[in-house]
Amino acid sequence: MSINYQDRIPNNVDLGSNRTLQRALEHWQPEFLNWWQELGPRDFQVADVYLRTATSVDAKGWATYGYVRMPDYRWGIFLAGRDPERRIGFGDSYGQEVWQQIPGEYRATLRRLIVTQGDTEPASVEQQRMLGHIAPSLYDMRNLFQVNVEEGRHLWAMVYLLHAYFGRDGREEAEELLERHSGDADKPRILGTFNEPIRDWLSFFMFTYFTDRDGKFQLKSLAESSFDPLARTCSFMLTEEAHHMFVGDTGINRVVRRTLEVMKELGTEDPAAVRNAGAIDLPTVQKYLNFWFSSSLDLFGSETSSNAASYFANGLKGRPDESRYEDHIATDQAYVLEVPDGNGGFKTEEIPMRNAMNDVTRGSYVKDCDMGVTRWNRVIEKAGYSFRLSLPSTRFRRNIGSWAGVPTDPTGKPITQDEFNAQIGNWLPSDSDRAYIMSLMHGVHEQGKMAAWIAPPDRGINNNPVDYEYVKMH
Ligand code: BYC
Ligand code: FE
Ligand code: FE
Repeated sequence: MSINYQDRIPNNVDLGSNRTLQRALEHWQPEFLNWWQELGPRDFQVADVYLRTATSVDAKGWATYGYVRMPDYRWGIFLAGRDPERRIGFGDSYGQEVWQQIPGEYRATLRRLIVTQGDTEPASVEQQRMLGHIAPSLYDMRNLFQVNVEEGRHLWAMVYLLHAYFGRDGREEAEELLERHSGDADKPRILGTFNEPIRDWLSFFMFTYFTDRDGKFQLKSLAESSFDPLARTCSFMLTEEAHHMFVGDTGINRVVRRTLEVMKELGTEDPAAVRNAGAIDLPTVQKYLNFWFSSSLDLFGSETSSNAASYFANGLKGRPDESRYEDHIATDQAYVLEVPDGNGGFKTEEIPMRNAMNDVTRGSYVKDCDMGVTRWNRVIEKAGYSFRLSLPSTRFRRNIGSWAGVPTDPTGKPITQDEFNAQIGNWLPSDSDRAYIMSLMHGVHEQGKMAAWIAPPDRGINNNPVDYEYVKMH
């Protein structure tokens, strides 16, 4: 299904035939553009960036590549094609027809889910806005901007749903999505991770690996929704998401490869020596990983959640890849959790499956995260070193759920607060680690050049060479 690019707002929802909606969105558009100019990528708005733009919603071949100035990017409204046979895939109404309109009783809940999803998209653009100048290469700068414009489009996707299906409340929510800002003391973004600053590229790679991957799993859950327009919007967003996680995965891989090269050259693994040579020692990579992974775990919500149970019962939000489960009703099953016992240990607890849906999704997420770690470790092993990266326990440094505020070590063993405080500098980036990483952040904007702390990628974008002029500055 192709997209109409003639309209002011590119779309495949036949926007032209709904004048009221079209006018509402055309009113929101300049507000979005103002926001983009103010809080989108700092500077570079007049640079020509080699970007892909969605021109159809087919899983294969939807992308068109070319030089675009970011403010001219064709943000639009693209839903995956409608399957007229689609049925509700889980919950109490399993097997019934999906909804093209929102049942009144679920209006408030769906609005909150859509707003929460929508809020993360511009938040990430705000978090990443200072990274352009310190990009390690033009290739990386281009990837950053690609992620940024697509997160902008994901905001459009949610704003469309708000305008099209929620009337005046939806319009107000759409305005507020541009009023809350990442890290703002008065009007912060809704979820914790999206208020964490991203000042350096190691954090950016960790964020796109771990936090964009929360996006993948949340979008998969929403792609199961009985509210068909939400499901179709999220399905198409997922095709764009793959590149964001690729940027994180290959970014960390390249950092590790460069570090290994330096270790080989120097004949030592000593972190101080590695730093002296301008690379990022592996223990520091582990600390950044611990920070962003633990923060992203909180995004799945509490282990025991009556919200999650009712989303599932009512068919609003399913499990990622719901079709791989046998029982889509999930009323007769139990789920076993390990929770703190209040005495410095833990105990097991059985809860109804529906209340455990957040943790079910988190479990799938953790497995997916681990695949990258295994790949990075293979690179380290091949280079002949015994150091291994690892995901910390899901209990470590949690702020949401059963383990919120319970001090544990990275293996998940409960410890005292004093022990935790004494070790924190070994587990999470310290001020001096952050200062060291920042000291490496000098932009490399010369075509074909790469910063010294990161290896070049294996290949360029869209079959172009790595040293292609991915961003043309003026
Ligand atoms: N920080 O019952 P509970 C992405 C709130 S990322 C702050 O456990 P529930 C992207 C929670 O909202 C994907 N607050 O939660 C990535 C609830 O508040 P209310 C984003 C938190 O409802 C990178 C309360 O605690 N999409 O796309 O089962 C770049 C009780 O919690 C946090 C979505 O999240 C937190 N970490 O589940 C760009 C999908 N965690 O409602 C983009 C939509 C929980 O009582 N959201 N709380 O005031 C949801 O499905 C759910 O809201 C959650 C939480 C999964 C977030
Ligand atoms: Fe997104
Ligand atoms: Fe993303």
